[in-house]
Amino acid sequence: MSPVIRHDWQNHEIEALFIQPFNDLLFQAHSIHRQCFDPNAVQVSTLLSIKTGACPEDCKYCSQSGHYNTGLDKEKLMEVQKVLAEAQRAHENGATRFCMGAAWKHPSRKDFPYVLEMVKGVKAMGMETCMTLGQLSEEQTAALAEAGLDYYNHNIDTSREYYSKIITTRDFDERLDTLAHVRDAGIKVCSGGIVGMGETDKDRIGFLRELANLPQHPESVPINNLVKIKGTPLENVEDIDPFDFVRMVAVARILMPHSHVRLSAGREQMNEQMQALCFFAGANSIFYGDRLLTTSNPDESDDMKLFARLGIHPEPLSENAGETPAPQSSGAFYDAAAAH
Ligand code: SAM
Ligand code: DTB
Ligand code: SF4
Repeated sequence: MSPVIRHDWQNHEIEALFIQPFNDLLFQAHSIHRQCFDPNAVQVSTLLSIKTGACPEDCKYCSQSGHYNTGLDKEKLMEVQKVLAEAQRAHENGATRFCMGAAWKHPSRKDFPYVLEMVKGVKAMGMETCMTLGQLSEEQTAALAEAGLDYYNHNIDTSREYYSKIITTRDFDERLDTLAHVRDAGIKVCSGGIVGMGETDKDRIGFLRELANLPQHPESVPINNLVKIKGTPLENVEDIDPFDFVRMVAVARILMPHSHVRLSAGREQMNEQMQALCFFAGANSIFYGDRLLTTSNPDESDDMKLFARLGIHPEPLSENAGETPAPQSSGAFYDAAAAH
């Protein structure tokens, strides 16, 4: 049985999902998860910051915004060869997707050719490629597609209503425009957001409704738990109730049955039980590697051990990725899973 795919969700329907008893919600989400995915497979992506800090945008959560003093050293765009060396390391460790992030409002003419080289180089290693570079024009999305980019990450972050409380240097519709360019160019869409930024339940509902009612669901939906950064306006915001975080994952799974829901930033602040609950609720992707962009993530070996204890295996690379298939029976993850 296949779940019905909808793009016309109403707030009150999403609210009804959220306010169910926790067990009812998790049962519903997990049932849908099983209809669409191998419930014991989790996709693994490794992140790299290819250009760090001094960003002109004022996202209140971000260590890289030039508007706040977070003590971060700013860096120029990394050299292509250095990026490829990091990608090779991630590939050898078992990652199937390499996500490269830049602290830009949008890529400049000067930097863009190097970005294209990075996509081609990573792709040639047999990994899926993902980039997050800020706003893109139609020409830039076309060039990225031509270079072989598989995914573009561009988060809507929160509800339309709360967006202007978090970011004032761009608006919500500009985010949607870039997502439309990405979709039109034939690149897969990765779009999600952050919870734990002081948003209301209504904002969480509105945020997921926007994603679910896009003309096509994003293939990848990162749900980040705010990593509180000293020096940003959100450094002292109250934590989200952990069960509400799990509810977010579950509702995302129900609304977007075929999307990969990524348990993204904030895993280091979660215990293993909480991560296991998120996997049960429908999360089936993680960032793998001890670094996110500027903050830390669980050690690879801890993730391997957790996967082995839960009987989870890394999701094999999809067939439409690079020319060389990724190793499916070697790499640290596979050894750990086999040892289990
Ligand atoms: N500059 C580009 C942009 O904003 O589109 C790409 C990089 S940006 C760091 C990518 C995403 O990371 C943001 O949209 C946000 O959802 C997430 N993010 C950034 N800082 C975070 C934090 N402190 N905690 C959780 N998620 C964060
Ligand atoms: C996403 O949704 N989360 C990632 C990725 N897309 C680019 C970024 C998380 C950043 C966490 C804070 C940091 O390391 O700076
Ligand atoms: Fe810049 Fe992206 Fe950070 Fe916003 S989230 S300040 S756009 S790097």
